[in-house]
Amino acid sequence: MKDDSVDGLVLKLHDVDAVKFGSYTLKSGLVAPIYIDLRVLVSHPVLMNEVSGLIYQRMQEGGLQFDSVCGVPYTALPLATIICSRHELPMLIRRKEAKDYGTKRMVEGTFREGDTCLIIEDTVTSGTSILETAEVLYEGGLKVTDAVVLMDREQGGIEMLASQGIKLHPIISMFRLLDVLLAAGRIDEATAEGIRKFIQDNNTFNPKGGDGGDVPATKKLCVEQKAELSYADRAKLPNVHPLASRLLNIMEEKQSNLCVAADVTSSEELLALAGSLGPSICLLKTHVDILKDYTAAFNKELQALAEKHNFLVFEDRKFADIGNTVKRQYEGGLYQISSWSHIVNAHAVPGPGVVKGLSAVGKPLGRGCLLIAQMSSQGSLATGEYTNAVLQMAAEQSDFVIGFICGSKISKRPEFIHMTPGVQMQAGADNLGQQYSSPEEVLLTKGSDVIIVGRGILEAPDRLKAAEAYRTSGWEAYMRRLDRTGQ
Ligand code: S5P
Repeated sequence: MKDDSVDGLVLKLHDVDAVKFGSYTLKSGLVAPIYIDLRVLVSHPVLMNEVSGLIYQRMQEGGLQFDSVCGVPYTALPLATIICSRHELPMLIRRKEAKDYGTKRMVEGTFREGDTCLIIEDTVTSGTSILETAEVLYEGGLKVTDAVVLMDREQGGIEMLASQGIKLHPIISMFRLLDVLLAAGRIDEATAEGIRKFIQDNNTFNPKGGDGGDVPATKKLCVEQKAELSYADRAKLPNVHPLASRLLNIMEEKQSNLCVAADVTSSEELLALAGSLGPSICLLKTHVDILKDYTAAFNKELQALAEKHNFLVFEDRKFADIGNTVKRQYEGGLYQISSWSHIVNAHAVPGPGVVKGLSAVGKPLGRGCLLIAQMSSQGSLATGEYTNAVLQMAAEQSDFVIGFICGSKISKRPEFIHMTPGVQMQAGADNLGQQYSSPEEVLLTKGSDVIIVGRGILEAPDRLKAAEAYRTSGWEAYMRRLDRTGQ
């Protein structure tokens, strides 16, 4: 690509106010001294054509192989349309919102399973927007190997996407943009230097003072490219929810991916269980409504034990009503769940409003929610299209949804945590439809992250011994999974 065509474009983008200087809050929450707003392009048809031409040129220079093109909605959508129309390339549209869960396709257009789709984007900071679109495409059965972006802010997007197997091809980079504007006298050296420093200090993939150490980000990604990320690595991802990050760190620290389903009926027994199994578990799952003697004081004690033994609490309430009702069920009533449970779960049946309602209460408290994407019980209706719609709902509210209740790994996004119930050492079933798989099968074969074990531990003659056996078995299976993928 000719340098002067890119340099000329930078000046034109500045002319139309697509590059602004000041103080701007980005989607990530960062306050940046520069803002790139390519949404204005649609009002400048000549510029639209010029940008589309450069993107196409980049696609050709990269020798990219693909079956279709998808622009990240909304800004890149018209750009993709121009390119595909002019060069007669098949295009796909990623729906941004699914109004009617379970029936509406999330990817519009014709494609075959296994086809490769090239993503086009206007600006990249952390790479999250491209990843979100790629997720929707993956769920439709497509492959994504490359993405072309007009403007790379050079804040870790390339590295993050590479770690997910997507190669990013940028046209303009932030440092180049600054040089061009400086040379043309549009900004002064102090402004350029301030922005350079901001960019260097705010790398979203390899934060300063983070785990990067002396290893350059580019070196690091060679290790991460194909390998499965460890729990600890996932805890550091730029878009991971803070609560998911905390849980992943606990798992790594305690070498435990065991959640005990503390399905007992007396508070005393539950507290005794939390006290003795606490060191072995990452998470304690409750059904408070089966306790015969629930009191607020009991809860204080449970919280103290959670702190002492460093585990999180997950009230398995399975909310399934309209937003307004679940909001009240979550914060009010006898149990006041939001005040003590780090994690809750919800059925997706009511549509996105159920998550919105819970999030209104839980998000300000730093809580997180798991969506029930599949169930362990025989004849469960949560399969196929329904499960796909749940994934979509999670992607759209990932500021509160931290993962899934599911039978196997269903999302490729490493920031989501997969938790699987229906686990016992021996595969089998109970007489009410529960179906069991072994820890090894759940973690190694099915690729889930957390095993939820109830009666496998509760009905054992020595509960602590049983919990340790599940913890060891789960951890060994996870270690073998990492070995298999070359970590
Ligand atoms: O699909 C599911 C979802 C959940 S949360 N199947 C389940 O069994 N559960 C819960 O996991 C269930 O409510 C119970 O608390 C636990 C499994 O218990 P177990 O005794 O069968 O191991």
